[in-house]
Amino acid sequence: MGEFDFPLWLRATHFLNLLFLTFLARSGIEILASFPRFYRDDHCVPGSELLKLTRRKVSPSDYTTALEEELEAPGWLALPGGAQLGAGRHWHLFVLLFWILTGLTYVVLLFVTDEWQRLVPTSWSIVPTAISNALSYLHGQLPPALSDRPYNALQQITYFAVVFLLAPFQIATGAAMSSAVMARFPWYPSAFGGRQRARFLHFLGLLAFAAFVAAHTAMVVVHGLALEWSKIVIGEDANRNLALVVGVSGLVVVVILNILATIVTGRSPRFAQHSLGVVADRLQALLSYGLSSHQRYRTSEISPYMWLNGYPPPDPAYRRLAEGAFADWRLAVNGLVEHELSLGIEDLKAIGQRSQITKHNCIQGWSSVAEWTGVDLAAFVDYCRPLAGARYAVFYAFDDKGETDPRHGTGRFYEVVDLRLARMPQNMLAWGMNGKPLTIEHGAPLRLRLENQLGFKMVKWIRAVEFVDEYAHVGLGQGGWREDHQYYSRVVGI
Ligand SMILES: Nc1nc2c(c(=O)[nH]1)N[C@H]1C(S)=C(S)[C@@H](COP(=O)(O)O)O[C@H]1N2
Ligand SMILES: [Mo]
Repeated sequence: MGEFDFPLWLRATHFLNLLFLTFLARSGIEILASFPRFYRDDHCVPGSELLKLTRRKVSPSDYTTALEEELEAPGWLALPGGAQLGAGRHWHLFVLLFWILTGLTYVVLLFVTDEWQRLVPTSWSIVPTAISNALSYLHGQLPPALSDRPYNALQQITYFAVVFLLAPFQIATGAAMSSAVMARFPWYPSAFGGRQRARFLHFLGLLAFAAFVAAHTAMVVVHGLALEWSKIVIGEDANRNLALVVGVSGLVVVVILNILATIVTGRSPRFAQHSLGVVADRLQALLSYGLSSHQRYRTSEISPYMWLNGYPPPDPAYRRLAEGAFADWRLAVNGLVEHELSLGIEDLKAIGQRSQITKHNCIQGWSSVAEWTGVDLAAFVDYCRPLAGARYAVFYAFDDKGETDPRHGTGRFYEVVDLRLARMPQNMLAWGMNGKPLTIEHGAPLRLRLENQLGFKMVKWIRAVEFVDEYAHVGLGQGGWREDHQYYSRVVGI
């Protein structure tokens, strides 16, 4: 091999990176399609968008839910396409780990071998050279390669920036959207100007990657496709026919894997949920159990608006309770408890009450800060005296999705919460919001707050709590209505 040839590990990680980036970009587009709006701040007030990728018009006074925002992205563009946020997230988090592993392997080998010298600039003189390179390209001329590197200064700076700036930037902005990270370290997303700014920057990062891939490919072509292709694929300019066959086969594999993933996920989202979940759910559980909520926003940070999800229950029993200002409402507590209970709001208040100002993060991407008043969830669980075998609390709601929003499925809304998670700080059963009793649209008379989780876990319009040792018999057995019908994960720290 000549001195500028590419070793096998470098070509292999280059290929894997390409493969994983296609999956990350496509699943990222799926996630974005579920709420195609970018906001300047974490209040997400309709009309204050930085950028809107939907024609739908919403004003703060409209009665609509965020789920109506979901767009059906086409399957050639998004993974898996067709308003499948749950599956898109599974792919994104699953591939993320492998992409990071590939990146780490690449960087470690880069420094273990001497290959880093071709990537990392060692002198500032590279900057003026890169500028003159850019001018050459603009004048339609090919700038010369550096004397000691296989490419020119502009290429070197760009490659360096993609590896050591853009990739970490995508990971950092992605982490700034994690509900558990935000709950534990509220200052962290603030470093990017807030969760919504981080989300927008993450999107700009995607565009930067796309621009880089386009420019990088164009460079390979203008610098001599056959030669460059050979070096990329087989490491040296020895056998161009072999390089052509192997390289084209590699690209075909990338395309086929993308098509397969799209088709299999579209046909059996449950299979995708479970198999990708082996990795993706573990990451989410790690963050959820490891990072407890320490939020303390100021009154001045409370949002003037909060998007809704879930339409209020048309259930006649619920309507009657609402007409009586919920005076007759009782929370049924049953299952694996010493004694079944039937509790009114006053009984809950007697257990204890507290207020906190926290940020709500919906799985679709929007957020909102509000003050919540209610009873600490850990204190409530203790008050219910669950039996030793109880591991989960199931929160049942009044709304039957078959009546209120049948697009994804039917049946009453419910969510399963591990007692371990339920007992974490700042979780509560809330009856008050922003100093007033909960409104009907936000979940009156009682809703759940799980402050390091995503919004869909926070059941509104609660009518019963059941303590169980397992949840396979509840609903479709996936741990919640949205897990059953939208293939979300049961524990959501991201
Ligand atoms: N009963 C019930 N609770 C629910 C839902 C629902 O559809 N039904 N939607 C969830 C979702 S997806 C979110 S983001 C939050 C939204 O809370 P908000 O409508 O008060 O903003 O409620 C959650 N709780
Ligand atoms: Mo949500």
